[in-house]
Amino acid sequence: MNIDVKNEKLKSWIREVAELCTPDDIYLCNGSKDEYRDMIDRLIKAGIAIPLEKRPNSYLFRSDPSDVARVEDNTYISTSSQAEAGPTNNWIAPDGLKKTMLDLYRGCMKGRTMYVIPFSMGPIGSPISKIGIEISDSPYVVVNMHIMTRVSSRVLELLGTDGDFIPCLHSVGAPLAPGQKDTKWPCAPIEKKYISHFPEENLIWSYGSGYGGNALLGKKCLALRIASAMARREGWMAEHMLILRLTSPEGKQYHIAAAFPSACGKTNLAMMQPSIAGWKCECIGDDIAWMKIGPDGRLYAINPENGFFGVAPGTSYSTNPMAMDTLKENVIFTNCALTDSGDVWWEGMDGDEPAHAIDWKGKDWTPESPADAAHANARFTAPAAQCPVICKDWEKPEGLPIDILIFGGRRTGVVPLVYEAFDWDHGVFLGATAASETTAANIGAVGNLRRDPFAMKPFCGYNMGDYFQHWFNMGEKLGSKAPRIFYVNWFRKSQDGKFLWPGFSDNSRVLKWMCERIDGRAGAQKTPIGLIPDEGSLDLGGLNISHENMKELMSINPEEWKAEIPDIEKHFSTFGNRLPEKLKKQFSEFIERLR
Ligand code: GTP
Ligand code: SPV
Ligand code: MN
Repeated sequence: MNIDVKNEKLKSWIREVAELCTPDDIYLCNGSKDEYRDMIDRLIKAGIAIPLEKRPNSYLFRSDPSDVARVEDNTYISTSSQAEAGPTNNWIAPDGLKKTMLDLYRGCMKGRTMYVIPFSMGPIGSPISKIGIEISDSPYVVVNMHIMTRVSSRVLELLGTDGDFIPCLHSVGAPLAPGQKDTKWPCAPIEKKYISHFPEENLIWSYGSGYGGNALLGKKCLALRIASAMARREGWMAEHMLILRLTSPEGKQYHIAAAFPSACGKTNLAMMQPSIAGWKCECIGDDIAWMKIGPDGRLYAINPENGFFGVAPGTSYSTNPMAMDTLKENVIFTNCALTDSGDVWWEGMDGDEPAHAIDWKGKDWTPESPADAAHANARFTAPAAQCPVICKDWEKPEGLPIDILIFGGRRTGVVPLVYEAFDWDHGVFLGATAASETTAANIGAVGNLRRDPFAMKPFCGYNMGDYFQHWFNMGEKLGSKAPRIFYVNWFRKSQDGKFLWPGFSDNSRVLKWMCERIDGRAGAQKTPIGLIPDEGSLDLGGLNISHENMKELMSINPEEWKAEIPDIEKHFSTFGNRLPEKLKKQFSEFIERLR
């Protein structure tokens, strides 16, 4: 092994993995532009990366049709006892899972290069940052990690001889026999895919998939599943939240963090451009927030990521212009369609549909084709720094003080546009009972309503009952300095199946109301579910929305809410004695208010 690393733990880990996976080569990444260029050039030569004529330094990749999203059913939290992983996680005992996976890993990199990727989640050297090393046999992973995390040899310098890091082992699970021709997107069949986490030893083992959160291990695996377990031990929070700064016409800044489930609007809200005059929105992060209590007792958030891995379909100049402007160059696209003029395309993009394109499977496509041209979970990977509205303070090591926390989801019915929690503990109840219709971000059925507490169901690295308690504990520590908590639903539909709320830039109206609430300038009415805007306190100026639609959007039907009770009961019962007393109390008060 001819790899020059000084860190003892890293040296022996690389040797161990090389002996296990038997790659043809080992390559230590340095994160440089030249390295990126070189990797891309080789991917182009192999016909795997398709350069886009219309976008400088941008490339289209097509995955295997079986490997298009996260695989929640194959994702494991492997703690010594099942109770520690809790009812929301798949669990296999560490010994058994490791044995199964070691058998899969044995010889799995034959015919491939093993890349060692040193990366930092959070600015390199910042006290809140965490260092990970991903070992992967996927060059696609290397180039994506370059954008999504801070890959650099400086990370190794920082580690020194005895610094600690989070080992993240990844293989696509497709060894090559001598002379065997590689496929363009090697991966293993679903029954051999394992996305495993060992939170008690800060270890990640992923096998069989090359896509998104299954393979870019700094993101959901490290920054949420492992980090949430660390955060509980250490008294901070790792959340599936966007972070934004809203500035009022008077120049007052508000920092907002919002948790919506996958493909439910985080990237869009994070870069939203307010439709109301004088208000300004800047993006700090679009998917993950790490939050700690600062010296002044307030909650400070950082975005540990370096890029956006965003949902392409639906992204357009009319919905998310700042994302569109972020995508002009230096972008990796995955599973989008390719137009005849050498650009990417997806459903919902501005302008007319192309008369002809190559779909995400590489087949001819026309508007008459029965299937979509882009996969519903087609994604862009883009550097955060090139977002035109990236906040100048987005990499501040101490983070930014959060004023407002928002929970939400995709609900066709029942849930109004916005309501406010009575207090922190009620806010925790709102987070804990959040429900949303499933999306294409996970392999599985789309559109099924499920409880997705705090948008963390697939991402909490320990018992979710304990996670609820951790939220209560954080509230106690924050006391009067705690952010105010709100709940939103941009996705309510009318009887004829149309969205009642225009969404996107008009969501600024809802955020404005929240800011005015915390400043004591907007009124609210008490309802059984929370506080809703006083008539006239939501700024609808210049918005073409009928009174009837607005009424339907804000309506709270007690019978519909009563119908939620059995499901919440069922949801809560899964946590047994780990369900916090405070949550039981919130639930009985909720039932009482509905009587
Ligand atoms: P992940 O990256 O999977 O975590 O998703 P996300 O939460 O960042 O979701 P994103 O912002 O990418 O939005 C997903 C889909 O919801 C896109 O197709 C959007 O166009 C759509 N969407 C986002 N915001 C709104 C909204 O305010 N109203 C409506 N109707 N659709 C929205
Ligand atoms: C999500 O599914 O919430 C994502 C995409 O942000 S992935 O990186 O695949 O997890
Ligand atoms: Mn996400």
